[in-house]
Amino acid sequence: MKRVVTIQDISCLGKCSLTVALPIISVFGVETCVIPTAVLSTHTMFKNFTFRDLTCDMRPILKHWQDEKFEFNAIYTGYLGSFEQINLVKEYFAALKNDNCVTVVDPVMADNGKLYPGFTVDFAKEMATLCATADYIVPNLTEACIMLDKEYIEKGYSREYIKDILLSLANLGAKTAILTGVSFADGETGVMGYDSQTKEFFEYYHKRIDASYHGTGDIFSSTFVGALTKGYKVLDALKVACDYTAKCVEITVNNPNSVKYGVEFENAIPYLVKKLENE
Ligand code: PXL
Repeated sequence: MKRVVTIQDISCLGKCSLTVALPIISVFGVETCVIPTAVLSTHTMFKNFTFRDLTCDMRPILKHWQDEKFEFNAIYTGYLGSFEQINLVKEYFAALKNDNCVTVVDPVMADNGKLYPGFTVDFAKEMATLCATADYIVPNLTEACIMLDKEYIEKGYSREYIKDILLSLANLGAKTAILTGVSFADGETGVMGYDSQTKEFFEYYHKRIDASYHGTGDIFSSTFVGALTKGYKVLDALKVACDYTAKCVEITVNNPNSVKYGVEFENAIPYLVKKLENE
């Protein structure tokens, strides 16, 4: 069985980070090991959340894993809370990455033109140095613009604007840069990527549902990592990730009783399983 390690927080309630990565990657028949970076009572959309930092466990866990000679097919990082954690993730990459292991960085820290609470531009610059070392990065447009010091344009941008951002992300050092939430037409959204080895752009779009929920980025990235680790080609993995994320949002929007803090990814799991069976 393929094995992934994912490094991000546990938001005890909130349907994001590890509580979505674990179930979703498992759907692909991929073992999911976790490095919890912090435990929060909820994600940071709520007021008065508790926060227990677990940075001090990260190096001892890595040391134990190295002693046991555990191997991984992917290292996937999401929400990280400090400069120190970014540097520890670099240690994980240096220690665990090999020819059978890819690194995927989702630089979770901003959306809709704004940094999430607690993040700074300096932190984003440090995150850019982690992106530089990764095989795949999956920022949204806001995160990419902040890391690159580029103007964020909400909508109505040109293909050249997106291509320039992708080339700049690849120039940082990331082998394949994938921008999420890219839209060139009303009612449509998707991803555009650039592979620095083949020098090719690629893209996939689907119907846009006008709703925004916490955790959809984590659902997308977890699905992408699960599919990629399972052996899907990059564009096929992105299509599954886009379609499943869109289905999660659709189900949530259509359920008047759904909670407001996250999407009903659980109710879309049968859709994902069926999709995988038909591939
Ligand atoms: O979904 C990203 C995420 C992960 N973890 C925490 C968050 C957020 C988004 O705000 O607050 C704690």
